[in-house]
Amino acid sequence: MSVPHSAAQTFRDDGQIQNPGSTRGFDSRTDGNQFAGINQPTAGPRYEAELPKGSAPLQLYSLATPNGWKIGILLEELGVSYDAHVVNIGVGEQFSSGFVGANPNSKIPALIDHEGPDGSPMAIMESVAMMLYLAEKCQAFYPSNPRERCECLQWLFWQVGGQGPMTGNFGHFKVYAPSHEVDARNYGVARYGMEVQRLCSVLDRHLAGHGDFSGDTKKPGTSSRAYLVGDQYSIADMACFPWAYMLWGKGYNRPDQPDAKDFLGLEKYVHLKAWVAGSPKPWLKKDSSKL
Ligand SMILES: N[C@@H](CCC(=O)N[C@@H](CS)C(=O)NCC(=O)O)C(=O)O
Repeated sequence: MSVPHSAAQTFRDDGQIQNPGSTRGFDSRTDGNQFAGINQPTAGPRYEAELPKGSAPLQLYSLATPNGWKIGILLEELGVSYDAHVVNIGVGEQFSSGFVGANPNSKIPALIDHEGPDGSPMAIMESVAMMLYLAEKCQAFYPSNPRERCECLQWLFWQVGGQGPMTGNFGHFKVYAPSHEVDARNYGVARYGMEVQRLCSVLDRHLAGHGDFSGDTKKPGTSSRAYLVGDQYSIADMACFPWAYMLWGKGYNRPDQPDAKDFLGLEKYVHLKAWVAGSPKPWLKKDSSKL
């Protein structure tokens, strides 16, 4: 079967964009990014290796990234016994047969509860699904009244569908995209940087007291909020905190470029800043292997 257009033919001489006839040959356009060596367009295991297992019922397979922190924070807050195993995504350990068995999406974190709902092991993918599973199992950090429970779910979906991917893509273009792809990098940083600012603004306005989930836009805002839902620390705070915290950290800084926090002008989000600074960080005080 012939390949109608190669990657090089995607942009015509007159500057018009011509869609490639096939993705074959196009994958190489991502060469040079820090994860190019492990990114492939297919799912499934790439090599055989069992997952390590400790003695606790809960086994966490993760890494100290914002998606990994979410589960580390919750497990530490719950005070339950668990074993944490580092999965080095930089060398492709998320593609071992054992990890894929626990998480067919090959992304950290993965969790196995060896005392699952029916007493047999239960593997869970997706960090927010893990948070809901643990919060329901332990009856903690998940509001019990239906109204707050629904608000909590909304922030969890917002986090996993918007804040996480948009911030992650901002970081990819700012830090990991190939140095020579200047136009692509600038476009990605601008596109996702704008969206990250909008998402920070959503959190900042909510924490400032705007909106009460009644749907009544004419109601005046309430006073500022300490937590995303009601007046208690919940899994909504634990899920949304790591990606906001990341922006203030060093992870998205690149030498000779403005730091992420300055580029995004984070100082203007005063309520978000106060919430990030005030959020408990129990996992930071612990052994870093606790993820
Ligand atoms: N929606 C997923 C996202 C997980 C995710 O993107 N994990 C990243 C690290 S933060 C990963 O494992 N990347 C490895 C890869 O892309 O191969 C979740 O919330 O669990």
